[in-house]
Amino acid sequence: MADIEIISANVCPFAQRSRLALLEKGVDFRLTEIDLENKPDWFAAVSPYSKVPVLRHGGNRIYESAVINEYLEEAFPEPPLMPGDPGLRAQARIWIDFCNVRYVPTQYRLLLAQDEEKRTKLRDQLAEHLRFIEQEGLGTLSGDGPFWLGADISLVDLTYYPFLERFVALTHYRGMTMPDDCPKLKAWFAHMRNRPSVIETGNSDEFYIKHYIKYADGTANGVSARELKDE
Ligand SMILES: N[C@@H](CCC(=O)N[C@@H](CS)C(=O)NCC(=O)O)C(=O)O
Repeated sequence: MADIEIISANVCPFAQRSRLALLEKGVDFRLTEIDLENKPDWFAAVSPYSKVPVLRHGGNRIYESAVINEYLEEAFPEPPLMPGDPGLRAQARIWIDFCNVRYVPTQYRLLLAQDEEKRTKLRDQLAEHLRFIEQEGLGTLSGDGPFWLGADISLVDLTYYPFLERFVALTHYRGMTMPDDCPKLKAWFAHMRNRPSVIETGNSDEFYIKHYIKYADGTANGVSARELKDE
């Protein structure tokens, strides 16, 4: 049995990030899927925030997807998913941070927003983030692509991709579309979508539309939705 276990939920973009990293590293791992609506009793002892993903490896128990992915990079250096050059590595971390601190909260808030005035504001803010990614991210770092940092896939790609896969829910419930002036981002997404690790971990548009109805109609009551609603 594999020495590495990832506790995940298929719908969760953060868990997908870490599953992608494991697959890209070619590491043998065990996938334990849980139902977030009906968490097993043992989960509370494993996940202090009551969230997936959680990685168990030997004696280590690690949570928070960005930390898990950095851990995997250090524990399994080949193939590398971070650049060797310290300056570029810092750039990669800046974009991972932008995703976690700015992009993801805006995407979730838009889906959760019940007020039309708030939705308009959040649509504008999300479009601004997407243009910033297009110009300052892909525009300066990807060169001829096809990945965020150029020719090689990195943790930056794995950090963003799951959220862009779920963008369809924003289009369906909030009329949000990708701005026309983001061709690099569109090409990046189309390329990522065909990556074997993405095909193995991804879901259909219909799956997300069905799952995220609870966020969109304001009835979601899990830990994550409650935290975001309270902000
Ligand atoms: N910052 C965390 C976020 C993880 C997270 O929000 N996971 C959600 C699912 S997507 C979860 O498990 N929520 C539990 C709940 O809603 O009850 C990470 O990067 O791992």
